[in-house]
Amino acid sequence: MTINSGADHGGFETLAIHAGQEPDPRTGAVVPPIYQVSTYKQDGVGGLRDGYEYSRSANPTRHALEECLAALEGGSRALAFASGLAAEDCLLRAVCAPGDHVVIPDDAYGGTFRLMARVFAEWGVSYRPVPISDVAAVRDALAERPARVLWAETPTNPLLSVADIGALADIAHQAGALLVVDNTFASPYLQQPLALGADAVVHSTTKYLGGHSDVVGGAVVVADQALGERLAFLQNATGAVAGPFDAWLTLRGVKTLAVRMDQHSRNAARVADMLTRHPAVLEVRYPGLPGHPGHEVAAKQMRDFGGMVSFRVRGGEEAAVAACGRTRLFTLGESLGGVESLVEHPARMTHASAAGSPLEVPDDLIRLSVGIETGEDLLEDLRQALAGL
Ligand code: P1T
Repeated sequence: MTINSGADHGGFETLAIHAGQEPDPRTGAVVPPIYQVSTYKQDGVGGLRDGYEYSRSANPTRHALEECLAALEGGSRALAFASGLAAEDCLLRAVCAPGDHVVIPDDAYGGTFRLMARVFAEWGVSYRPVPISDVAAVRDALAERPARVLWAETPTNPLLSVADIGALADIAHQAGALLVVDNTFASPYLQQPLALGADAVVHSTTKYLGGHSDVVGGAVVVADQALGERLAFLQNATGAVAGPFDAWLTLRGVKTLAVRMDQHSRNAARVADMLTRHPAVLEVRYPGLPGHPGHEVAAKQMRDFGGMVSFRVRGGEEAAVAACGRTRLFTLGESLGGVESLVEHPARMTHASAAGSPLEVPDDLIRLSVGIETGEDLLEDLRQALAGL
């Protein structure tokens, strides 16, 4: 396909704005149009224009997003899906068969855990939760039982633990496993797992890549072309593609990813610093804090520390729930990565599906998706929500 080839080199910000996004060849439109179309006229049977046949197989707007994401993650191929979980599902199907084994983080996103525990396990793919910030524990797990996939998430949702991607790539490859990194929390602006040795990157593009809480989507990016082909086959065969308008919204969000991530990181650092000194707070989890156990690794592999902050309150679950209900600027809701700040209670909300499992999260934990509003306003809102707890 030649349409929308755009810039294929340049700095991150240049690629975010131009990769896959050449001005429209017919009209000169500077933004890829929304090709809201299911099928394409053929010039005689099999005479496809630029390879476009049917929009489940390929669509120019989705293709523009896929080209851009491949450039941003430094991969050979990206595929865009209807959600992050659809992307994860397609990747696992592409690389696993019944009888295979997968090592997952013991604090992964609850939906990823549910996909492994309630869907893939039933189809004969076993899994084991392991603390993946502990390289020795991962090495032991892989030695005990060979795995097809080592699944990493870093920083993790919602506990913000950090895994050493380069070290995990080495031990995965020595053990004959593929390393998959869920890069949703960092985004490719802050962290590029393929360059550190990972074989595949997955995203919930619903989050920072989309950036405006107005679209659900997912992506897989890979380095290896054969794996890219296999994924493209499965994406078409199973069909959970991103629609044209969703792809367009995501691509529009991606253009400003760098400036948003800088402001998310600045605001989150201020929030984390304030919380560490607040009397109602028991513990703050933010990789940018020097006391965070993964701080050194995060500083080595990330450009900055991102916009997610989790903290535990001294008053236990009831105090955590009460604080979540008292914020005025932080909106109580699931999801993350949008320009507006969100607050949530993982144990009862995003990670309720992990209750009673090794992935259960503390019930006194509050998760913040720190937005790009005025930093002082965010601090003031949290102070008033925590006052008297
Ligand atoms: O929601 P979806 O686009 O399907 O993406 C799933 C997903 C995958 N990986 C990570 C790290 C995620 O955080 C998510 C989605 N997370 C939330 C909805 C949440 O509020 O944590």
